[in-house]
Amino acid sequence: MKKILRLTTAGSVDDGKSTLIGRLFLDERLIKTDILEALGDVEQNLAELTDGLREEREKKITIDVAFRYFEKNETKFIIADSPGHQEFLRSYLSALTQVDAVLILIDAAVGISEQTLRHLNLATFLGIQHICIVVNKMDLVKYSHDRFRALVNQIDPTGVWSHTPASALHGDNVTHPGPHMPWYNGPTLMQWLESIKLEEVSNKNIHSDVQLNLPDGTSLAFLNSGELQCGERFSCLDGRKGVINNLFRFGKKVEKISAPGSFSLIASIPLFRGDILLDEQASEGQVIFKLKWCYTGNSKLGENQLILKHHTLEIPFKIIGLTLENDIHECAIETPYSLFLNQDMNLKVSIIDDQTKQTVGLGFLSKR
Ligand SMILES: Nc1nc2c(ncn2[C@@H]2O[C@H](COP(=O)(O)OP(=O)(O)OP(=O)(O)O)[C@@H](O)[C@H]2O)c(=O)[nH]1
Ligand SMILES: [Mg+2]
Repeated sequence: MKKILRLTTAGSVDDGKSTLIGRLFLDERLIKTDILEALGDVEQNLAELTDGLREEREKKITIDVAFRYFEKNETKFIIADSPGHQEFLRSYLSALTQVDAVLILIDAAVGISEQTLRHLNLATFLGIQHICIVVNKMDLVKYSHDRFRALVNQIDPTGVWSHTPASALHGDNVTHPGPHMPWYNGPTLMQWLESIKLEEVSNKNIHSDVQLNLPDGTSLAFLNSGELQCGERFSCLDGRKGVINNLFRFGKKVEKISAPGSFSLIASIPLFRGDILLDEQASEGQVIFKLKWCYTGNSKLGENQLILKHHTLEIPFKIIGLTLENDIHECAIETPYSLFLNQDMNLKVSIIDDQTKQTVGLGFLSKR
């Protein structure tokens, strides 16, 4: 089976994110001749390959996340082109929740902006393992090795991530190395992407979301982490306990399943859409939990009732005390009832403003 790699671009407005993806498609020969003809001056209009909305093309900005797909050798790539504008941070966050890798772009001539750092912080906050700092528009700084080194030292002084100098406009180090930077002997972006190895899900704790219940008592669910076996006992988020009677995958009865994947089950207790199945030893948290999250709403925090949402589960909460560091809030919150969580569990949740019904944040819920 082919490996699936999901990635997104990130960085400030105009750093060249859309152009980079257009360049990747051009150099990988994935663009049909009639589309190339329609583009006219291909190099200048590479961003139009992903900026699909009319408003995006007219204003030459990205507004919505556009997904593009292609396959190469053993990998299927799903690439999200995210907008750089602060106004559209929510789109970037929603793309981030779905990816394994992020390309953080910097405009070599402009340098590192607050938005670049914000995008990088959020990617690390969400635990994304594969991050490449792409110093783009190297043509504008005469392909200077010193400029590349200075920017890399500034953004990543301890050398945690990968770094590539590139020119999306002219194609250097996207698919081909190009002739301008003989001082760079690392991989091109395409080689870096192909070299990424996705780790197996190592978390042994059970975490499964019930998505649908059928009239015959079967529930459809998704196993996010851990393994489930017939006869195994489990806890629900609200403390109910049950036993797995039957497990099915692709319609066939099985004894055991491993994450990640969809499955169906028959349990000893009634299950409901939105139920979360956890380890039998999941224990009760009192009504006060810890929430680490990024707030993207427009109204003043605390003005409107906020709701934690995980798939179909919705829980209103109250904030007690709040600290803010690099766009990430850490606070204690009070929920109307106790919840059961696995040991050291960080439940990924989105935050909804109950008045506007808008998603205003993203974070992790854990026991205090
Ligand atoms: N000189 C030079 N210009 C580039 C390069 N890459 C992109 N550009 C230009 O930079 C401008 C912005 O490019 P986009 O790809 O639209 O930038 P973006 O990061 O997608 O912008 P938003 O989606 O609005 O955040 C365009 O005029 C591109 O032609 C490069 O490597 N060198
Ligand atoms: Mg763009």
